[in-house]
Amino acid sequence: FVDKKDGKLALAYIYVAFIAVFLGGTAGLLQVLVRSGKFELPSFLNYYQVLTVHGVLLGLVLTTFFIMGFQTAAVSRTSGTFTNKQRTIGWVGFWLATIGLVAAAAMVLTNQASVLYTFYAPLKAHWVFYLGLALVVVGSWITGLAQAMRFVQWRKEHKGQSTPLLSFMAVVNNLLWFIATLGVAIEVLFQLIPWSMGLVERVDVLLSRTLFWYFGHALVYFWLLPAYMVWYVVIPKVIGGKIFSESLAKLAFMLFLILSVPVGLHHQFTEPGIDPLWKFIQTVLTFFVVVPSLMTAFSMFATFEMRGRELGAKGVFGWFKKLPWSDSRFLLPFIGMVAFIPGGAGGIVNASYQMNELVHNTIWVTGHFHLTVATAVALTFFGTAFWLIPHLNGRKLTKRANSMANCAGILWAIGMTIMSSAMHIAGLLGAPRRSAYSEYGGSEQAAEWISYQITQAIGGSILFIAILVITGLIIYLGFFAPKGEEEFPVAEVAPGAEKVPAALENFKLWGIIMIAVIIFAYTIPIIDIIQNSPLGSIGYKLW
Ligand code: HAS
Repeated sequence: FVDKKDGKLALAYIYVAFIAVFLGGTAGLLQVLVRSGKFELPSFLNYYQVLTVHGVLLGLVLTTFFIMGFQTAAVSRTSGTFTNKQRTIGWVGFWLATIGLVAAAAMVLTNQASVLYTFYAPLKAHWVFYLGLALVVVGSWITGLAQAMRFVQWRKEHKGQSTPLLSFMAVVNNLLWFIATLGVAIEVLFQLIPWSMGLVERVDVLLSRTLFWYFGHALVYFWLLPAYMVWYVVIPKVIGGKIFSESLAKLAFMLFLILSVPVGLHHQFTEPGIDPLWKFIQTVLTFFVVVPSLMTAFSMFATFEMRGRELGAKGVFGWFKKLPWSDSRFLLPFIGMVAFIPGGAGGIVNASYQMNELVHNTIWVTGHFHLTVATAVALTFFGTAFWLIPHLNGRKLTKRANSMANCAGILWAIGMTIMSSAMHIAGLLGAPRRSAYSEYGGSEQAAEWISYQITQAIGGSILFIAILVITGLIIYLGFFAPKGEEEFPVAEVAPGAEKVPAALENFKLWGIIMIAVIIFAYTIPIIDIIQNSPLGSIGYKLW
């Protein structure tokens, strides 16, 4: 069980995450309606403001807040109850992040920060927006520190034993997050805030984008790894099986740790000013970071098959029939896994240097990340919240609530299939991302996109219905569901699985490799950018 006091901290984070789901989802609905050409926003809203609300709330707030809540619960469940000091540190993080969120939201709502979730220069926001986002990050560092402290305490108390898998994974994710966010912290503190306050007149845009993407691709793995925690540790228990291999899971996470950051240049293939050699090197590294996902796919298939065979399944795919299809704790993450197959394949297309020329800045990319973060990750988070909230507040996921959760998952699958397929196809036909409806002066090519944009609006509307069901369920499970006990499922490792090699638990070793790979991949590109900057050696000029 997760201790009640730790549960309160986890719940606080999770509730903020779901307020973001509702508001961000509403902004998403407006988005697809505008792009269909059949709807105009009221005059007090502009397209980029709504798109910023959507991206910031779903891409940054839902994810960061849910992850901090889930990981707090996961560490408390598997390493033991937090000490008072650790819990207080966790709460300090929560309040800092929440104050930051309110500050950033105020700027977006007053149209002083319509700069999208990537907030690239030369789009400029009010400095309070950047400061607010910085506080969200610092808050998550602090709560992450509390989790790491509890984990370290466990290690001291259990010398020589292999660490609890879920806690280990949460700590790896916090470490990844900390190292990755250093890039965006430098961008925000030394470039964007001084520029936005008028202390410097110009900033080097290429440097700011490179610092952003140093962080930006690791960000997607910070989102993905908690979903993988559920896939590796929770799902085997829910289906009545065991974890295929703890060593494989720990190795996959350590590979993410060393490979998630030094791949950011694959978002900048089209940008001049970066030597193609380094773009190529980071392309190769990107292909390496695909490997731990392939290992995860292998491990999940193995878990399903092992359980299926235990239940008497025959043939290559017999296990499929033996899975608990009516259990939302399984179904929602499973839909997420299925979506991740085309989502991941699309990522490989994006990463393939030359093919990227075709899809870059088209709505194909939006289709890609709606399969990855907005389905594989989001559906896993939703399916988790539906049992985690009652576990934390002493209620039950009732049969009816479970059925409603399954309905939401199926609606999500239908809506997303329609919307994301239309996005992928329109992207291949050249439709740009991040643009409001336009007929581009009667262009024939643009005319081809319109039917796909209408299809996206249909898919997006179905997704919005799913969001209403999800919001209703969260309110019910949080405050009205009958009192009772709900399990926090944590699977055991399969008998006969090999012991975890000590090297896999050695954070120092992997930390050093991580820093070495980052230094290798980024030093020369950054020196080049700074040396060639027209703005001088620090990337901006004081006038
Ligand atoms: Fe990506 C752009 C490359 C994964 C998110 N990505 C984005 C953006 C976002 C995003 C948000 O190289 C847009 C950023 C922006 O605003 O500009 N991405 C990749 C690659 C991967 C990848 C190589 N992306 C993700 C994940 C994300 C995410 C994960 C969020 C969570 N992405 C790119 C590139 C761009 C990009 C370029 C820039 C494009 C541009 O030009 O701007 C890989 O990590 C993917 C590996 C995944 C797999 C799939 C493994 C499958 C599994 C499921 C198993 C299923 C089971 C069920 C067991 C190889 C684990 C079986 C059941 C049955 C019934 C079959």
